[in-house]
Amino acid sequence: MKEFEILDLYAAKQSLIDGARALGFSKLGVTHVEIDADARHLLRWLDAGYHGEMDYMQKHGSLRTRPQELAPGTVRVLSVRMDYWPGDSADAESVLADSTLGYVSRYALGRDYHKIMRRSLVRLAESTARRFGPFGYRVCVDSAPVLEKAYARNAGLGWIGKHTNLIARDAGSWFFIGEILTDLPLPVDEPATAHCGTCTACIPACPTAAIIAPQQLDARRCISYLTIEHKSAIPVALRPALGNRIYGCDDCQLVCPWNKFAQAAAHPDFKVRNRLDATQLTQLFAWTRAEFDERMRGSAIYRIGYERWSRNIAVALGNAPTSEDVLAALRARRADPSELVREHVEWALSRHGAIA
Ligand code: B12
Ligand code: SF4
Ligand code: SF4
Repeated sequence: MKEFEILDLYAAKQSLIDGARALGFSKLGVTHVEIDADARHLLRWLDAGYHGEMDYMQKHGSLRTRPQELAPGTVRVLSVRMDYWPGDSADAESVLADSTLGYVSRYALGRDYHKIMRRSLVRLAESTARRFGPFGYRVCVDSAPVLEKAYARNAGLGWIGKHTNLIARDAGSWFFIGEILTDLPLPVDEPATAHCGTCTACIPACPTAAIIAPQQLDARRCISYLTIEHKSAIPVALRPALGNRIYGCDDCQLVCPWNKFAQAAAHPDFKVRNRLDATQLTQLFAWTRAEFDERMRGSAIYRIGYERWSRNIAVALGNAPTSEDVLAALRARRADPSELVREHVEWALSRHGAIA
């Protein structure tokens, strides 16, 4: 690494901030690697088993709070924010209220954010190296075990709300976070202060009571976990509470008063694709595997695969009002090759009193 003069480091940081903006990030902040209190919370959370089937959370354990072990030489974490709220999508509350429609989390209506953000972060690091000289870095967007929200808070991007998402005063919480781990000793920012105050709106708004205390989430009950991360059968007791949520869940964020300051996504790749913001469940359930592959390639939804996607829609159809269309859609997949899908279809039919 080139020896940096004090002035160079300030200039490099300003250049990173400007470059990040030009690439579609709304904010960039810098923080140290030390993060002890959060490391303790993380270990307690894992010990309690709140991560459920997310073995990758257990496997990496405290590596999430030691980026210097992930990328040797790391002394700073650069944290970035990218807003994803698709301004032109169907109204979220109206879709949730119409149980014939599938509700897809607002973050997954467009293209996969991992790819978009990763590409932009690599470009940012490369252009900085061209201008200031080579330096050590590693780019992360969910792709590496890093405790992203805690670093983002320390870098001044926002605070961890009672629902456990990061919130910014000027942007609410509809944004993704990414990082560049670096050996550049850049000047750090002040951590953000918390502004939930006495509000607790997100806690009772959770359909499955997954927020067990402020800033503590039992992921095993969270609909986002159940519809995306959980690979096996969805616990029967929780299925009714899923309503029409077929991929992820936004309820705790939809009620958050800070989201009136949300910024619409600037990046065109976050625009709604395939009318996923408001499509009849019966139509979605009629997709073949080939149609799923063709339509979902390039979307975060592609990662869960056709089987889990079908499992989720079967649950939502079980929660939909009884109609000939709903029954026909379910019956059409009674002999599905997947045992997982068949079991959820039978459950859904039994909800309509139509098992025979
Ligand atoms: C695992 C994971 C999940 C899990 C668990 C969520 C969770 N809260 O941890 C599941 C599948 C449920 C999930 C869901 C969602 N996720 Co997610 N997820 C992650 C992932 C990969 C790791 C998170 C993690 O480390 N959790 C560990 C636990 C311990 O952290 P925590 O619950 O936040 O706890 C912290 C504090 O609350 C506090 N704390 C904990 N216990 C206690 C106790 C006390 C007493 C106190 C004071 C504090 C405290 O300390 C902890 C450490 O900082 C990150 C990406 C990453 N690499 O970080 C994305 C990430 C957090 N997810 C993200 C998103 C968008 C979502 C969803 C909104 C998607 C959706 N719409 O369906 C939901 C939101 C659900 C929710 N209410 O949190 C974004 C969040 C962006 C933001 N603005 O915050 C991230 C950062 C991905 C990204 N790169 O942008 N996710
Ligand atoms: S994402 Fe949904 S299920 Fe998960 S904590 Fe928020 S409201 Fe509850
Ligand atoms: S709804 Fe209220 S308590 Fe929950 S995160 Fe938002 S401000 Fe905090």
